[in-house]
Amino acid sequence: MSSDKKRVLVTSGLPYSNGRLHVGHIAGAYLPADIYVRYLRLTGREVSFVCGSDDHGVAIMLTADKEGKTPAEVAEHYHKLQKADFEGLGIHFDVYGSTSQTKFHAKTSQDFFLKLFEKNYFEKKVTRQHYDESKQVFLPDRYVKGTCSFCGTPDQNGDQCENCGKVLDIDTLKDPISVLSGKPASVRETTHWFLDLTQFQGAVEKWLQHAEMRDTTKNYVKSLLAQGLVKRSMTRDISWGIPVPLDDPEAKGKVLYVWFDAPIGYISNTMQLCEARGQKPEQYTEWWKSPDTEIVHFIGEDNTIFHCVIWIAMLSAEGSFQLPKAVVVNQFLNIKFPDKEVEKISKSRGTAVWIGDYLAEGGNPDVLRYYLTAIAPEKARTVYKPEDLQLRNNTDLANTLGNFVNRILSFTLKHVGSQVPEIDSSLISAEDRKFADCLKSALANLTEQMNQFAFKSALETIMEFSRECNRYVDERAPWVTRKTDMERTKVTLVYSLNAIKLLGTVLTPFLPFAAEKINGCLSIQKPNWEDAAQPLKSGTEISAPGILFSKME
Ligand code: B3M
Ligand code: ZN
Repeated sequence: MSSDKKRVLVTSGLPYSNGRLHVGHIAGAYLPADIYVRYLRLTGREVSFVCGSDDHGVAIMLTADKEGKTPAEVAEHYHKLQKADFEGLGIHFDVYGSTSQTKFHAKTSQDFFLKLFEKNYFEKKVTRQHYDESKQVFLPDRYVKGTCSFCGTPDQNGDQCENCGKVLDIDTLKDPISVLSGKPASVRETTHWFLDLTQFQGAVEKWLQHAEMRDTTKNYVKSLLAQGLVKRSMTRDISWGIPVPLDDPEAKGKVLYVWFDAPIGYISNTMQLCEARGQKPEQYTEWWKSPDTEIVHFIGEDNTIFHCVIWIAMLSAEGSFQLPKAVVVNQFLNIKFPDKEVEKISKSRGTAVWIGDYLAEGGNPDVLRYYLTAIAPEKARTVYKPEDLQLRNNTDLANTLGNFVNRILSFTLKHVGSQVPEIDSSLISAEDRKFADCLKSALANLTEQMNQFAFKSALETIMEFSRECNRYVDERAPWVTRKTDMERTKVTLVYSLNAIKLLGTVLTPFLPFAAEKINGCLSIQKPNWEDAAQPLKSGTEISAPGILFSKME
């Protein structure tokens, strides 16, 4: 995406607050969004980065049952843990709200529902619903498991198939079993409010023509649209959630479907952000309704149908909001431990690397950010291998990047002094000029890759550039030339320092902690993307960063 719009609203999918975060979560919707936000800020764009926990729905209720707590307690507990994990990794949201605690959320969701209701987009229907006879409760969504009738995968949650991503319901989930009792589910009648998505097929198709997203995502959404949209129930018979705001005896005790209120969380958390900034909450409209703003959602693959179809239909029905400009979807991350097969990341099977553990064990957040971007599942699922993280740290970060930055800065300090020296331009050689051109072309490539959300390729460009830097100094051999020709040596060092300046800036989105140190060593307080390839001024104070990345054994 490259445009001159003033503001960008970036969101990351709201994680269910019913567990800790693992590397798969981070690689999916959070790290790429943080990278993009940091990039936009370097280019001078005004950005709001909005996220928060998704506290409602059956997922939270099931955890509450298991942990002997109330859903509210579960949500609050994991909300805090998840927030700390994000912060530890330098994923810095401007607001991290909560769908059960953000004070604007319930009303905003209810108002949204009422607007659709008043526009007659809901159909009130008596419908069949799975029921647990022994527990005497309805079994929406994850309260029931069964076989996906689209692809035949067994043991799927009642709301969505993990394998094919399709939304499941009473007609498409076969052999349903109650998760609460383990017994086959029966069927009872109950009244619900269905949003007629068929009326918005055209609107979603039109949006899809211009929306920016990866080809894999676009093709998938096209295939969903080709099957035709249906009517979807937006209410549920459960006790935890936002009450259905209708003055109708049959609405009593019912709540909004979690996938109805969750994306509205992006809006209510924006209100909270405005208030935290000392503005009026109503100023959220500058982010949601102004043509000066573009909206970019980052999500994991399983959320595609909700963001690219149902949410677009909801927004189109409501009518006053902008539609997102882009939806950036990452696939799942699998995991492979030494001497084991590639597996899905799973809490119950214990096949996960937890962010809290990684940080508690002293893991460097930049190293994890680096590795998760290097293996980013942008086009297809990829595999996390713990020993690969170590290898990448040692070769790419310690040997190639850290070594170049450190040896040039230390060498300059030792042999030239603590300021960027003046150079004699008559001593600039063809090789030096060629190297300076490398800086410009690396920056041009990077700009294009960042604008296309191609973060993995961008990181490869940076690493290739770092290798080029090492080749340049190895060839120019300042440690040899300094003995006979200090003036020529200064040219090599100044060109290398300019390369470090570029690295400090372009690494800021990816490795914010290391980049801040690098920038500090060049007296750069506020790095700027456009100026990244501009030479440093002579006389600029420099210092050495010390070890940026230590080797891992
Ligand atoms: N909580 C699903 C998930 O965590 C859901 C995302 C909501 S985004 C509005 O995968
Ligand atoms: Zn399926």
